[in-house]
Formats: sequence, C-alpha cells, structure tokens
Amino acid sequence: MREKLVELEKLILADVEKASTIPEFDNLRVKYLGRNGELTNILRELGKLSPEERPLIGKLTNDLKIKAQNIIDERSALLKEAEKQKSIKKESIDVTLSGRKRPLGHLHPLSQVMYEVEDIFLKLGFEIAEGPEVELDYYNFEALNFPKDHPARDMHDTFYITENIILRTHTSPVQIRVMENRKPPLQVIVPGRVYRCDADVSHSPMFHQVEGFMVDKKITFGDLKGVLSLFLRKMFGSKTKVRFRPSYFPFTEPSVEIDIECQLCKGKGCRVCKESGWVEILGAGMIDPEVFKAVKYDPEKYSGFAFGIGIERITMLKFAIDDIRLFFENNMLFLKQF
Ligand code: 2U9
Repeated sequence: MREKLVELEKLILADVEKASTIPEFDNLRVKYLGRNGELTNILRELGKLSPEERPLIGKLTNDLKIKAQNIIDERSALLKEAEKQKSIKKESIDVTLSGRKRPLGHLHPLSQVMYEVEDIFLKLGFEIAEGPEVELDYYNFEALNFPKDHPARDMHDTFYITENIILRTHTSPVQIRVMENRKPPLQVIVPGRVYRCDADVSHSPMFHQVEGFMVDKKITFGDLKGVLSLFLRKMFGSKTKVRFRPSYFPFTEPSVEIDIECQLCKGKGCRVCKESGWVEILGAGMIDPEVFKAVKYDPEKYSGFAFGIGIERITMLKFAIDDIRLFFENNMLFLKQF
C-alpha cells in the first residue's frame, strides 16, 4: 500500500506539471480528489486494512490528499492570475493619449446663400411665407396670367401629376395664396424648392428660388429699383454695379431682368459672363393688373412689384461653381470647401 501511495504521488506531480489550463486543473481535482477520485477511494477502503496498518496508511493518504489539493490550488491560482494580468494588459487604455477630433459639419452652400438672402429681406421688413410643392395648375399658371395653351407656359417645363395637379415650377403660387387670404400692405418673400423638367450643367429638375413681392397703395417702379438695388449691394458688396433690362413675364408688366457686373472679370468679359461683363441675377416687374383681378384686389387701388431669384445660380456665381449637379451629389470633398 505504501508503494502504491508513492506511485500515486509521482503520477499526481507529473499530471500537475503537464496541466496548463484551468479546465485541465479542474479535471485533476475530479480525478484525484473528487467523490470517485483515486485518493478518496483509498480513504474509503481504509477499513479493509489491518488495525496495525490503518493509522499509518491513513495518515500517509491524508497527507498526500492535502499535498495534492495544495499543489493543484496553488498552480491553478498562478495560472488564473497570469491570465488576469494578460487580459488587463490587453484591455488597458492609455488615458494620456490625446482625443480624436470630431469632424464639424456646416450648412450646405445653398442653405448658406438662401439664409443670406432671407436675412437681407427680413431686415427690410419682409416676412417669410411657404406653401405646397405639389400645386394646382390654377395657382401655378392660371391665376398668374398664363392662359391655357398660352406659349408662355412653354417657358416652364412642367412635371404633371394629373391634368390639373403639377409640381410647382416657381414659388409664385404661394403669393397668390397669401393675397387670397390677406389684404395689403404686404411685404412677403417665398423661399422654396421648385421643379422643372430640365437637366444639364446649369439646370436641375429641382432647384431653389426666393421670390418676393410688395403690395400697397402707390407702390411704384421706383420702389422696385430701390429695394432690389439695395438687396444686390448688400448681397454682392456696396460698390456692385447694377443694370436693368426690359424683359417679359406673363405675371408682371413692365418686366425687367437685372444684371450685376461680372464678379469674376470685374466687367472685362470672361467665360462666366459670356464676354459681356454682366451676369443676370434677378427677374422682376410690376405685378400685372390681371393677377390682382384673380385675387380680387382692385388694380386701380393697389399696385406692387415682384421679383424672383434662382438660388443655385447665385451660389454658382458666388463660389465659382461650374456644374449645378455638384450641389446634389453629397460628395464630401465638394461640400467641405464651403
Ligand atoms: C405674383 C406676381 C408676380 C415673381 C417674379 C421673376 C420675375 C423671375 C426667375 C428668377 C430666376 C425665376 O428661378 S428663376 O429662373 N424669376 O424672373 N419672378 S417676377 O413675380 C410674381 C410672383 C408672384 C403673384
């Protein structure tokens, strides 16, 4: 029996040397010290030994049991500690490292210009109105003195939803809705998206306008010139040269197109201004009496001027952008520049 215990001790020590993972140590505990473990079985069989042998073998077996227990616990504790240190090292962070900079966004160039235009008119006492982008033919054309089958309708490449429902081609229908609901004096601007079936480097099927109007008794062409010249000087600089040319719109009479001196060549002539030294920036005119009749205003009593500005166009001029499609591609390399 003593030899058996010596052999068993050697076996235990060899097994402990071989074990290198926590589950392996757990298995050794079961194998030697568990309920059916080899040492437990020997202790259980002690009763079969002679009374002389029993105390000595009992003590030797107990000593070996304690020794085995201690060495297994010690080694597995060392292993656990080593694994803990390894994971601490792996998961540790260097709190002295400097942080990553968060990229800061900014307004889209079209929003910047839109807000700039709005700010100038708000300071001049205008208010902002908005209306539906899906519009009735009546508000988009009919009330604005575009009779059905009139060639002026061809100026707008309209997206039709039904015969009478369209995507608005300008924000003018909002002004009709405002006049239907309110009486003069009115000083209103209408920013918003508009839609025309046209696409190339300078036309997008969706683009932005700010239109506006002023209606009261005795509003004259002088008021139009004064307000719009002031707007252009605020927008493009106090020394900006402005030029008014006669034009035609169904909803205004007389009508004008307004140019400013080309910002790029300072009037000398270049690719942007097609060598003319001037670039068109605004359309405007005195509201046609037919439009007043449609909203039941007395054209003998009231007069007014109206204007329209294309936001993409002036943003392209301001930032020297040569393709309108860049605004809508969400390319960060493009957008980051503004
Ligand atoms: C009402 C009466 C008159 C709005 C006007 C223009 C001239 C004009 C263009 C600018 C560039 C459209 O975006 S663009 O292509 N607009 O030239 N717009 S007068 O006149 C109105 C509006 C509403 C009731």
